[in-house]
Amino acid sequence: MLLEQINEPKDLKTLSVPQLDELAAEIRAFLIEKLSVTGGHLAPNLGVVELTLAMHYLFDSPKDKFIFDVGHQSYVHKILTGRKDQFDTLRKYKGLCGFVKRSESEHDVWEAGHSSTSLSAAMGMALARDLKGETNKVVAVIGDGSLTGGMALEALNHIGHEKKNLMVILNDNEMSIAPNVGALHHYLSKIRTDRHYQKAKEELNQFLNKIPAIGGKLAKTAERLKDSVKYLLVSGILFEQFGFNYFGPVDGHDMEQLLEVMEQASHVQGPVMIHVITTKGKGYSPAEADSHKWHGISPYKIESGQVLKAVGPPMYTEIFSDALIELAKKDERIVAVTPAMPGGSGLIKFGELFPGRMIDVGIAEQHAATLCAAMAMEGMKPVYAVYSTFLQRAYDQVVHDICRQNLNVIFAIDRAGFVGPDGETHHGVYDIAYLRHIPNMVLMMPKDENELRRMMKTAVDYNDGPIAVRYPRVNGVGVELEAEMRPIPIGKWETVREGDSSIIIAVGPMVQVAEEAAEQLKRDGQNVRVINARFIKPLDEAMLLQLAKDGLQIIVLEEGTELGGLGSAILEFYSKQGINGVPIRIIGVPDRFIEHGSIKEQRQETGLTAERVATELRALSAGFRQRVNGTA
Ligand SMILES: Cc1ncc(C[n+]2csc(CCOP(=O)(O)OP(=O)(O)O)c2C)c(N)n1
Repeated sequence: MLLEQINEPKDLKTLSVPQLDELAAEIRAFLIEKLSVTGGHLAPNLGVVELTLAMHYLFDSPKDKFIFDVGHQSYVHKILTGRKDQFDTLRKYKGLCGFVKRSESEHDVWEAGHSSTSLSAAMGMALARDLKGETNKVVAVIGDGSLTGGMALEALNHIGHEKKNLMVILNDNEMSIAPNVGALHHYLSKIRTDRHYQKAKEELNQFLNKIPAIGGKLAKTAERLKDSVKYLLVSGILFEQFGFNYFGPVDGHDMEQLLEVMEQASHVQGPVMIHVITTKGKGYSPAEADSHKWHGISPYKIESGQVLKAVGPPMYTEIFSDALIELAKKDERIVAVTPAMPGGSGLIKFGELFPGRMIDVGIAEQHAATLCAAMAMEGMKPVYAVYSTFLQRAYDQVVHDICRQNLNVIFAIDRAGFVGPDGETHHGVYDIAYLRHIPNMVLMMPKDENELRRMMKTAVDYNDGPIAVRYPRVNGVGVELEAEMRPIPIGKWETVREGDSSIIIAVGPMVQVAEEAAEQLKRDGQNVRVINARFIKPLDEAMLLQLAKDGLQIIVLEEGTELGGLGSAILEFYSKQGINGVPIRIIGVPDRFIEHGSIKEQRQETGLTAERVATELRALSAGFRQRVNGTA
């Protein structure tokens, strides 16, 4: 086994091309086996095996800087940089991160998780390098999907202007997670498929290269001819216009060709783009056949490709999906908008049922938000289905275009709360804080799947501006679904458990945690009241005024950042009312980033568990009683 002997990039340098091919096959087998147990981003990594080998073979990491866009395709890089023994812990708590992670290795120089940042990062590093008078290479690897992101296009524009030495490797597999979309995608497809162009280009180049070296006017004419041929026939003309030297397209699984082109490109001055064609899922037939499904995959059986999934009530995403379809059947104004996540956001069926009413804009969260604003302006009911973490990208558009103009956009915010193995770049723990302070916004979160359906109906009925429903990346709790979706009065909370010893105000899945804590405290003779704060904005002010009068210890429980969350909103309300002395303890996500693991482990780490709540409440209630009565 060659792989056993590879512990750092320098171990590659003496290998021959056939040996590199052999190693590529071993790496594929390794990935297929390891990920069958841990799950992870299989298909993207199978596609970049030769590409990553070529990078480490030709260049000198960590002196030369490798920047992986998104970072989900960095597994091969991890294998080649001394981390292959940790793959059993991939994406697990305290284990190997599924993305690039600087604390893991000196070869990891730039972290991501969100897409389309690599070109800006590469440009920043190239600028810093030149200012410091250093000479290292900067190499960014970006997929055709991520290249469609607005940030990447902004960076392209700037890179072409500055003309710094940097290399962009465009890993073109025709796929985002779902099939890639957009004009740029069509352009790349054209390059890929236009074999006539390629052939003619090669033949002409060969012919021109045969012209003997001659001086003077004739040589100039020949050069000009080469140039014009290039512009007529060279496929990457768009990138050339952007100021890049374009190389390609290159077969990303042909080691020899790849090495040759990358080597050639590495000597060129100025920004270079190498267009590499790869097959997502290469070498594992189930993943090649359906790379959408195998982009990020749960554990599976290697032989059959059968994916092993835990059984349980449907996920919130599925409930959302079905509810939206039901509502859209009766209301033609409803359109669904997704920034490149039709599968993850549960919109595939919707798209099949209502052609033209499911709009995939590509990785373009900002564009999606403004587009929704304009559709709402024209009387449609756009449902912007987006993960909480990716909506961060569109904050300004939400403020400036949607909320300021008070438009009827519905936000279906998935993956709200902890997300588990994707970890700190993907948690949905900031949206309460970054949405609730925007004027006109209504923000809801259901305690169970039936309430999610009711909130979808509430949102569709609402005609007074933007309204958001956020829901977690977990299974529902298994409650029965009412056939009719009954709307909920805006701003009305619900007392789910009566009690007069203390109060827990909880939101979303934390309502269940609160009920479990209350159940534990019941054994101590305490009657804890549990309130479902299903509207984060507006608050149920009448209820809050009553709670202040009741004079009990309150815990606010939320799976979102403690800074600026529901607890903060309640404190702000009391402060504005001039009500002092309501004893409130906020338990939420602390002011630090929480790493990958299971959602359960992430909740345990941050104390969002029934045990912690019960313990806190015991201590707080004892202290409170002591203060009020002078007795313990
Ligand atoms: C801002 C943002 N939006 C959405 C995503 C979700 N996402 C992760 S990878 C990916 C597709 C990237 O496609 P591409 O760059 O072509 O890489 P491939 O997986 O095909 O190799 C998407 C949409 C993300 N990471 N960041």
